[in-house]
Amino acid sequence: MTAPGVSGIRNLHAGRFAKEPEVFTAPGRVNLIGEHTDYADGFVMPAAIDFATLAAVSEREDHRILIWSENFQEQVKQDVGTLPERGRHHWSDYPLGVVEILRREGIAGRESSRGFSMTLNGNVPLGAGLSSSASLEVASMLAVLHVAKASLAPQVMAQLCQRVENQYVGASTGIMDPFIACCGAEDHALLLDCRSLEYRLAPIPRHLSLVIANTMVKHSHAGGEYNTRRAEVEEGTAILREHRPEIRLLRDATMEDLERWGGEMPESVLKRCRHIVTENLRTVAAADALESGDLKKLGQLMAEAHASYRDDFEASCPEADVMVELAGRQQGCVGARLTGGGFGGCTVNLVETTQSAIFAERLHEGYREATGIDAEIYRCHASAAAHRVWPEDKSC
Ligand code: GAF
Repeated sequence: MTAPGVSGIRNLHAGRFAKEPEVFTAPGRVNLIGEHTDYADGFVMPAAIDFATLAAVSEREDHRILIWSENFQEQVKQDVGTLPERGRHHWSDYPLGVVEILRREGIAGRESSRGFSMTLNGNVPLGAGLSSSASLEVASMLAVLHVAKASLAPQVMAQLCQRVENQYVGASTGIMDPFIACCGAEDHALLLDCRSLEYRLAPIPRHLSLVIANTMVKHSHAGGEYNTRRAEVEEGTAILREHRPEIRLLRDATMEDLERWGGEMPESVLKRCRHIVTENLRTVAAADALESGDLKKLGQLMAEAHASYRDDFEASCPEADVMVELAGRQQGCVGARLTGGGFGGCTVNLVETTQSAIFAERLHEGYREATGIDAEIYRCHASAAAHRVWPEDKSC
């Protein structure tokens, strides 16, 4: 996997804006387990991957913001003091949302602030469940903070990027995606407690590879099924809370609670809640299995997580089910499941490295035979958190 080139974006930026930029990068992510648990204050276990967004930035003498997207071949122009208050369903919602949220926090983007020119280029597949949006937000945030001569702790950046999604873009997403982009580590998955934001890094053994299979079925979080699922989860939580007021979010509920009071919920709401309660248990167990080298257990938990996502959360799609089933039949496959927000996107496969090339080939063939679709299969690497890449600097 090659991330978009640093020298390429420097040249592009200098050619367009006649200034040498500083360049920041932020990774996409793959989630090994723990789906739709983040906004219920539960547990997730993602890894940052070697797909990324680069943001090149330089200060301007005037009060204008100019952002060129190499991916969309389009430029937006704004005055610093007059940003729209909400997104307009456009790629620029992400970088402009970053400026607006930092302005509300009093950190950047004041009317009197100098403007900046930014060039964006990324290779995280869009709408594929690999967190292209968080990668774009976090890279933009590092760039805007640089121009504002400010810096923030990675956890705080993650929280502010979540606000960009929730308050500016209009997607009710959780903390997982910006958090892993800000705090991931090379060769590691990260078990995150989404309530306390405490986390531990779990090494991915060298003999295992992350193989990501793109079903090519696209999804979007702004509106649609993602927000509907979240609303159903909140409906179920409110019913449980009537009986046990200490249940703030589903993180606090047990299977016993669901057995006692689930009958008061519509069937679909009960199923959504059951997915989250069981997924939290599976995620913590999966981190233990990864750390203790119990790969059989890890694979089983991933299979159960997929079944729960498909049957209880009803967030899978026929193509992803086919992809997971085909993967399970291949030699060297430790575990496979649909990753990310659901309704399409990618499956994540943990595969013995020695078998990963043949695994990818066979999965591609089998999927084409079964669905007629040419899947993209990426052999990825767990990667580092967001950081400055030019001038070189490894710290966030
Ligand atoms: C999307 C969201 F952005 C995350 O917050 C998370 O809820 C995920 O879907 C599902 O686990 O990526």
